[in-house]
Amino acid sequence: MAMTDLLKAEDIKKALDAFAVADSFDHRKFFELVGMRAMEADSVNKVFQALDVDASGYIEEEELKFVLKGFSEEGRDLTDAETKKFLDAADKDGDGKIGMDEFQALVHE
Ligand SMILES: [Ca+2]
Ligand SMILES: [Ca+2]
Repeated sequence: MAMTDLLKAEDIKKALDAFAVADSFDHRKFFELVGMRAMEADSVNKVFQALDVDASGYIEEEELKFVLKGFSEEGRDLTDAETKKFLDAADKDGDGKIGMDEFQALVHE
């Protein structure tokens, strides 16, 4: 499923533009701008599945680094520091990757 079936292209652009500068990424603000905080759990799961590129059931660090590309081809790569911060915020059970339940919790925290 294309991300634009789930989210408005203009909201994605707005959210990406807000964090164009390296090391400025803030996942809370991003989820808000992109319209995910108001989303139903079902749709959040679909976003998760789109970001889980290898369909492993988890968003691993390597996938997280390129997470903005999952929203738009124009999305930049996250820096190592941003990737680590994002992972640390989401990874409540400490297995080094983000499960669907952790992703839900992060979007709605
Ligand atoms: Ca994965
Ligand atoms: Ca985890």
